Formats: sequence, structure tokens, C-alpha cells
Amino acid sequence: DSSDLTSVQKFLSKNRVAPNVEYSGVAKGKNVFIIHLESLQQFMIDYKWDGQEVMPNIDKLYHSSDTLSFDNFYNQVGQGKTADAEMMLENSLYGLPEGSAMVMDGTTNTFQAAPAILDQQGYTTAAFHGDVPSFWNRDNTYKSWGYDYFFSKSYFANGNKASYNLGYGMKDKIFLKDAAQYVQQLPQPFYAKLITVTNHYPYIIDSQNESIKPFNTGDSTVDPYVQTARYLDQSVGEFMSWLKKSGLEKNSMVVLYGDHYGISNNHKPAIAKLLGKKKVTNYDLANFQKVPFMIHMPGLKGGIKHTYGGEIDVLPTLLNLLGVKNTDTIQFGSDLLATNRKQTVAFRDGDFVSPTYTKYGGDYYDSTTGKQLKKLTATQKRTVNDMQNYVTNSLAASDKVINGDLLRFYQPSGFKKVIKGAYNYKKSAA
Ligand code: GP9
Ligand code: MN
Repeated sequence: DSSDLTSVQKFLSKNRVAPNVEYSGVAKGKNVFIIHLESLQQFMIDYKWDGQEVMPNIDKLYHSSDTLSFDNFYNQVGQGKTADAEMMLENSLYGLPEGSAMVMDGTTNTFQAAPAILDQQGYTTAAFHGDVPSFWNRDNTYKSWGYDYFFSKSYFANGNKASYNLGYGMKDKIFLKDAAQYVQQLPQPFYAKLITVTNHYPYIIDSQNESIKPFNTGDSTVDPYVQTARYLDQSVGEFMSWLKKSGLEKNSMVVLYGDHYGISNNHKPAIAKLLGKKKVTNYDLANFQKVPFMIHMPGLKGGIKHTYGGEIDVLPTLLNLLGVKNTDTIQFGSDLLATNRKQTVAFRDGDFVSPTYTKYGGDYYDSTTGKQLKKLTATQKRTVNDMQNYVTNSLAASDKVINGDLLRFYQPSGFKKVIKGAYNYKKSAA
């Protein structure tokens, strides 16, 4: 009930961090692109294989002086995978300990999500995905989040041709090219989310798009990952050139993120080979949960930032850049550019990473050396306990918000409740 909301608010106000004022509003009024890089992991940045740079386009963006890049940014998903990533990115709420919140609560719950917040700032909002709209219950959840438009497969002229599809939907290059046609017609400023799919297990690539050899770990689940990652990189490269050519780049902020690991912890020998190690520890596996996170905008004061953060922190970061007031929202992350961030990053199972200590698979490590701490000193114990409490309480409070549908009792000042019935994503007959 609403007394649960009071305890959540207490927790949040105790942990609230002021955003970086130097960056406040630098992207005010810009179009926003959220480019979801399916299963893309941070270790692939600057990775060389087969005598080549695997992802030259994404690497170039990563190192651009107009890009804010983060090299300690973690995926924090649970069983909901992509859906958990979307939930965190656009609501700063964690996915649930089991199942997918988008599926279980996306239709009925009240949310105060990025599309609704920006819609109320005069933005047009649209999501794009080259598969059926029901996957992860997106068609219902997006209404609750206030998306004006949801362009799924049936909207694309090429969407249903077998040769234009691979794995989970339309091939990324075709999808992004077709989506651009719609993007171009959106009234500005707009917020557009583009969800790629080709770099998804089992990493199927067709011969005409093969441009690099598979890895040679001998693990057939892992080896083709590099081929679809290369394809994703080319797709992003083509999209970015279109953006420049169209003239949209100069008034847009482009956010790119990897949603979760592509190579799961069930493939330790292969992971060791890819990282050039004899064996992987739980510390290596914790590091392996890093995913790319980049914000690109002409004129942005960029650079590679080392702050520890994750998907939960994206929305507060973006709202600060966009100059949108964000002082009384129910959000569990904090601005990645804030100077006094907590930097304890929660994994969905209660493990965590931080600049000092890492807990993964129940083991503790010194984050700076990677050395396992088999026995903690009293001081270490205290620090680690504080971190654990923060992580446990944060996850529990977020779960309370979703399980209790607590946002129905709350409205940030100036925020208008989303009317789900106002949205209809069905393609009307031509
Ligand atoms: C399907 C795609 C994949 O629509 O988003 O979801 P995932 O399996 O990565 O959660
Ligand atoms: Mn995914």
C-alpha cells in the first residue's frame, strides 16, 4: 500500500546524488536516439581477431572526443534479459528476481518512464523493433511507458520476406535502414529507440554478410559471436553515416548500449581463451559483465570515464543532459557524471562490483588487483557489509515498487499520468 511507498521514498532520499551541473542541459531540446546493441559486451571494444579490428565503427565512436564512453559500465539484468535492460534504461527500476517485469507487470502497472517524461517536454517518442510486437509484451508495456509509436515488423516493407530475416527478426542493416525512413518523418524533437537483434544467440550470419572468421575456441556456441558482432558494427556504421547525411546528427544525441552478455558463464574455457588467460576466476567473470555505454553528440565534452555504474543509472544521466528536472522521481540509479557517486553496482542476484570490492559468485575480490579475499579483515567486513546492505535494500525497494504497483500512488511534480488507452500501435490498413 502507500506506506510501502513512504519507505521507498525514504531509502531514495537517503541515497539521492546531485547530478553533474557542468553537464546539465547540454543536450536540451536535442533529438535522442537509443540504440540497443543486442548482446554486445565491452570486451569486444578494440578487440582484434583474424588480423582485423572487429568493430571499427563502434570503436571509432568509443574513442571520439564527442563521445562520453564508460569502461566500467555493467549489465544488471536477470532472467528478463532484454526486457530487464529496457526496464532499467527507461525507468531506472530493476527487473525482478524472477521472470520479466515487462511481461508480468508491463500491461497493468503505472510507470513514469522516459518516453512519458519526454513526451511531456514536447518530444515525439517512438520505439522500433524488427520482430513481432508481442515479444516481451512490448506492445502493452510501451503504452504504459507512454510511447507515441511502436514500429514493429509489420510496419516494414521488407519485414516479412524470409531473406530479410535472421534469428530473432529483421537483419540489423535492413531494419535500421527501413527504420530511418520513419525516423525522418517524426516531428522534432524526438526520442527514438532502435532495438537490434542479429547479434543474438545462436549468432547466425548469412554468407553474404560474413566478413570475419569465427573465433577458434572450439566452443561452437561462442565462436560465431564475433561474426554477428561484426555485422552489428557495420549496421551501426551505416546508420551513423545516414544520420550525418540526413543532417539530423547535429541536433541529436545518440546513446548506445549493450543490453547483456552474449557469452554466458557456462562457457568458461572459451571465455579464458578470448581473454588470453589460462583460467577465469569469478573476478574475471564479473568483469565480463561489462557492456558498452556511450553518449555521442557533436560538441559534447567527451572522454572515457571510469566511474562504476550500470543500466540502472542511464535515465538519471540522460535527464540531466537533457536539462529535465529530476528531483522527485522514483528512480534507483544516479547520474553517471555526478562527482560523488556511490559506485556500488548491484547485480540482480545480490552480488556487486565497486571500485574497491567485488563480490561475484559469492566470492570477494579486491577490485584493483583482482586478488581473492578469502578472509576479510574487520574493516573490510564493515565496508563490504555496507555495500551489501545498499545492494539488497535497493533491489528490494525496487521490487516493492513493481510488485506493489506503487507508482499508482505517486506522481512527480508536473508529471501527467499516462493514459494507456490513448495509444494504438496497430498498423491501419493501407
Ligand atoms: C527479441 C529480442 C531478444 O525481441 O529483444 O530478447 P533477449 O532474448 O535478448 O532477452
Ligand atoms: Mn537481449
